[in-house]
This record gives sequence, structure tokens and C-alpha cells, in this order.
Amino acid sequence: QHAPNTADNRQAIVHLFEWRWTDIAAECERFLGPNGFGGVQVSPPNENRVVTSPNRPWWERYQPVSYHLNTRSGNDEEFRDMVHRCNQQGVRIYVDAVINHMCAHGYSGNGTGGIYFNGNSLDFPGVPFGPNDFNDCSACLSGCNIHSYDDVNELRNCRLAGLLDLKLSSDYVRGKITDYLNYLISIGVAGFRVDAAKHMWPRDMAAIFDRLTDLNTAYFPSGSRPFIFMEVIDLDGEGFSSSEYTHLGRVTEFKYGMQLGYVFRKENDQKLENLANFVESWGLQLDNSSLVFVDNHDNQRGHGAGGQSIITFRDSRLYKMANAFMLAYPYGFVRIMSSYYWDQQWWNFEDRNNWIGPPADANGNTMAVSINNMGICVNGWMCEHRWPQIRNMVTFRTVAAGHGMGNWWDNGNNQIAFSRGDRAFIAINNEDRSALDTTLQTGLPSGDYCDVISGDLAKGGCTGKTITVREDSRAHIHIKVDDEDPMIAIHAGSRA
Ligand code: AAO
Repeated sequence: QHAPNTADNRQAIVHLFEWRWTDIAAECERFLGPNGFGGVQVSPPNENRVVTSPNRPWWERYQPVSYHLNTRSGNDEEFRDMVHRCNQQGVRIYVDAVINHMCAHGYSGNGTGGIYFNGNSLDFPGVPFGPNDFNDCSACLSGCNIHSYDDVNELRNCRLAGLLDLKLSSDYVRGKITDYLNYLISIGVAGFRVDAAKHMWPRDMAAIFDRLTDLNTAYFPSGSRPFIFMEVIDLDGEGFSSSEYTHLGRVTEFKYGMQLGYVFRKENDQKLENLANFVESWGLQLDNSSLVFVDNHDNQRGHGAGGQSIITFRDSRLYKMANAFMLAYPYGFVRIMSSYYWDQQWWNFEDRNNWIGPPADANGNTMAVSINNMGICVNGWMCEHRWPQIRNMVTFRTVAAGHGMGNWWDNGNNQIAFSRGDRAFIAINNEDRSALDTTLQTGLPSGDYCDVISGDLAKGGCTGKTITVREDSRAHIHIKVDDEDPMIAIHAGSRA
């Protein structure tokens, strides 16, 4: 289904990429709950192949060997504890469900939970799956792999990058996958990010989703259905369309982050003014069919799609601007990315280090997230979701929810402003040379408002800029080109 099952009308989730379950549980209690985050997308919780060459890449988690909950993020008990503690804080858990395939062909051994598997003989006793549970190679060319993305039979019946392609037309395979997902639902998860959805037939996925149980009534109203958002990369020009999936749930709208990247980087003839009607002009999915994000765990490192336009934590000023726009604008359900740092090594336009896994000790154990007394993550975890500007814009989105975009203003170039009904207002200046210095209609009731980009409304007053909205709802806005963050955002909850 398309609704995210968040508590209290919360409007954004965060992908805590590669975090351990114990850290996520703590983060729900100390940060995400209190700051109104709707939920967490967690890395795949089921047992995966241990990849040693390269040494423990992040992508090993996309090579399942069983559906036991045992990975570098933690075990079954820790997972269950996390789900309970996060739900207690009104923070939902969404599982990254890797159900299109098992591990790559040609590897055998023991998975992260110690269970034996053999990807040569197509034997996964931990499920169990055997050779008959995989698509045969009759629809495929050499190596059984996908070669052309134009041929839907190849796209959905052959192997993505050598990963053993499950036969989802089989009732038995559907049953095993359903058992896994229903177990997660019984624990209390709120939904699923469905990995590699475009490599599965919509009818097979529909058959699986139909067999899912309602959400756990310890946390959700009875009859609640799991939120489904499918990883479908559709930048046009391939033999399928993401619209084939939107009756099943939301799809990841990859055009959005790619185009936002162009806009904020001022490339491809793009400028902020063009954001006035981007849904139509970029050919995006409908609002309630899409999940949007500035970057994701793939395209922040050159995997997946979007290329060089994608903005990440490495361009922190632009990143805060793009996230602020995304969180202010009423389109799509929003996912914030939360990353870890790695050193890049560029070679022929490719980062040769794009495989590097999360901060880990010498034995490959993922390290706990350390947070200093300023609330900043320190040992390699970037925690973009904790950046004050992003954190505060999550609140903005909740305050503005249900109120449409109004009072659009632009200077014909790279300065824009708009309101969300009478609840919230944002202005962004992405010019290289000229300040934004003008009086604008904010739509808000008169009063002094604290700008949540430069500060917070704290007990003693506003720690950042104060914006005075006059009786006629207009306010003087001044954003210099060299402001640390060239934007201001005010809302009903930041009124002094
Ligand atoms: C690893 C190794 C491989 C090895 C394999 C098996 O890296 O060399 O063959 O093991 O031994 C992740 C990693 C993979 C990793 C895999 C398994 O990214 O590198 O493979 O784990 O460990 C396609 C899929 C999409 C997928 C994306 C990465 O359609 O579903 O590739 N994303 C998900 C996950 C991802 C994960 C998997 C799926 C697998 O988010 O983390 O893989 O579970 C085009 C297509 C896209 C296609 C991309 C990349 O995009 O449209 O559908 O994504 O190519 O192949 C322009 C175009 C755009 C194009 C793009 C890139 O932007 O406009 O359409 O260029 O060419």
C-alpha cells in the first residue's frame, strides 16, 4: 500500500545505512522519536554471504543466503528489541527486502549466521531453496545474466549482476518469501523497501503482497497494511515503466534526485526557477506514488542511477539546500539518507573505493555509532539526519503537512520562495552574486518567527535569525550570497 503507517502524521523517514540494531534502537530513543522522524529504513536484516574480496564490502548484504536474522547489524533478538523500542517512540521500521535473488552464482561457504550455502549447486538449506527454485536460463544469453534492459523477459527472468534469480512464479518460492516477510510483520515492522523490484514481474510481487498479514496490532490500528515502496530505477528509455508497479505501492523516483542535482548545481540549463512545476516537466510519478530522496546508498557512490549530478554529504552546503527544498515542497514521501564516510579513490571517473563497508574493527565487526556532547557523530558515521538544518526541516514538513504550496515567488533565476498554506514558509538563494533582499508574502499570521535554518527556538529565544511577519503576512527577507546556509525557513512551530 501507499500510506507509510507513520505515527502522529510524521512525514519523513531516514535510511540508517549499515547501522547496527542496537544503535538504531538507541537513536530512536535519544534522537528520532523526540525530533519527529517517522521511521527508519534498515539494511537487509537477513543472513548474507560473507564477501572477503574485496574485504567485507557494504554490498555483501544484497546477497542473501537465508532468511534468518543474522548479519553485521545484529541478530534476531537485537532486531526484535529495536523494532519494539522504536515503535514505542513512534518511529517505524521499514525493512530492505531482498527477494529477487539469493547470492551470486559460483560462491559457497557459510553465511553471516554460519549457515551453509552453495551458489554453484543452487543449494540454500537455510531456507531451504534448491535448483528448482531458480529461474532457468532459457530466456537468457551467456552467463544467464541480464544484458539488455530493453527486453523485459531478460530483465525479470535472468540474473542481475550474476545474482541467482529466484523463480517467483513458483508457489513454493512465494511461500518462503511470504513467511519471511510475515515474520518481520509479526515482530512489528511497518513495511518494506523492495529491492530490485524492476527485476521482478509485477504479478509475482502482487501474489506475494496479497499473502502478507496485517500489521501487528500491538503498535498499529487493526487492519493496517504494510507500506510498500519498491526500488524501481526508471529514467525512461528502457523496455518497461515504473507505472507498472504503482498499483502495488510507491516507487523510488530516481528522476527527482538526479534533476534536483542539476538544479542546485546549475547544470544542464537548470535553475531554481524551474522548480515551479517540476512534477510535470520532469515527467515524475504522481505525488502519492513516489518516494523521494536526494541521494541513496547506491548513487552516492556511483552504483545505481543518477550519475555525477547526485548531491551527497560531500557537497554539504548544496546538500542542505537540496534537502531543505525536498522537505519543504509537498511532493512524494521523503527519505533522508544517513551515510558513513569513506575515502574515495578516483580512476577513470570511477571511485575505486566505492565498495568500502561501514566503519569496522579489525575482525570486520561494524562499529557502534559514537556521538559527542555536541550531538555530532564522530567515528566515521556522517549522520546527515542530525545536521540541525535537516533535522529542523523534518519538523517543518510535519508542521506543513496537508497544506498545499502557495505564494510561489522567484526572481526568474536562482532565488525562490514559497509558503505551505498559512503554516510554513521557505526562501532559498542559490545565486552566485546577488543577495536575496526583498519583501515577500509568507502566508503566515503576523509575528516574530525563528529561522530554523540558522538556529532554533530555544527557551531563551531564537538562536538564529528572527523574521518579522507583518499584519499583511509579508516579511522582509535578506539572504546574502555568502551566508553559511543561503536560505531561511519559518513555520507555525517556530513563532516566538
Ligand atoms: C556485486 C558486485 C558485482 C558482482 C555481483 C555478484 O559489485 O560486480 O557481479 O556482486 O557477484 C549491490 C551493488 C552491486 C553488488 C550487489 C550484490 O550495487 O554492485 O554486486 O549489491 O552484492 C541495477 C538494478 C538495481 C540495483 C542497481 C545497483 O536495477 O535494482 O543495479 N539496486 C539494488 C540495490 C543495490 C544492490 C542490488 C539492487 C542487488 O540498491 O545496492 O546491488 O541486490 C541502469 C539501470 C538500473 C541499474 C543500473 C546499474 O541505470 O537503469 O536499473 O540498476 O543501470 O546497473 C544512467 C542511466 C540509468 C542507468 C545508469 C547506470 O544514469 O540513465 O538508467 O546510467 O548505467
